Amino acid sequence: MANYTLYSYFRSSCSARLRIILNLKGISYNLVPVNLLKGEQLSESHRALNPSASVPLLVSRRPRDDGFKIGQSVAALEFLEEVHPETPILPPASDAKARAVVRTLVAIVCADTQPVTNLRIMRRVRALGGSAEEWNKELMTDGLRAYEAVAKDHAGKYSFGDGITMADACLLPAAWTAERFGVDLGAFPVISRVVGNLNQHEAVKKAHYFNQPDTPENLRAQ
Ligand SMILES: N[C@@H](CCC(=O)N[C@@H](CS)C(=O)NCC(=O)O)C(=O)O
Repeated sequence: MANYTLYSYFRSSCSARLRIILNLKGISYNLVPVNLLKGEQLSESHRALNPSASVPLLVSRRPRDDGFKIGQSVAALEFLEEVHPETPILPPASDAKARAVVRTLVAIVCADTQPVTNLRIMRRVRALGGSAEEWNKELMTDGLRAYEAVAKDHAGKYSFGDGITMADACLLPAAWTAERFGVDLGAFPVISRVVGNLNQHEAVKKAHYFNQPDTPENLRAQ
């Protein structure tokens, strides 16, 4: 039996961060779908597991973890890195500057961009009479612009050098979502190159929105 359970929604960018890294590190997990459009994240039972009323939620059943729950994706990524350091997703601790760059890229996506474009925010924008699609397109473009400016001095095959880091796991699903909202990734040459490389990776293909157990039939990858 797998040591981890991931509560996930197929098109959740935050869930995809974890799916990518679990796959990359070769960690097996059970997946429990949570349908965000049906509001399952808001149920009493889900809130009891994750007070943030969101996905992902990672539950560890490693013997000494005893059902330990992490309801924030970046904390879960850091946890996985600490307990499964093989196939690292951060530069070594001896290189504090490199780690700070990767964490800056992570924060551009996870602190500055995704929270203001989330489903619950889109619903509020619509309730105020605005266009949630326009809102998302503009804010995602701003976020990608900042990411590009930082990454251009550090990127190789991926966002930081030639190995996949936490930053890539955060960037890629954000880029998938941005494209869905009509953002032209071509305006960001470094991001476009990195996204192209990431999309070829097996761990990523398995984590893609269109390859999940809860992906609707009409969106499934052929
Ligand atoms: N800071 C949280 C954000 C989680 C989050 O916003 N998840 C989205 C999906 S990507 C969600 O569950 N949205 C449901 C909603 O807005 O009601 C994390 O990184 O885990």
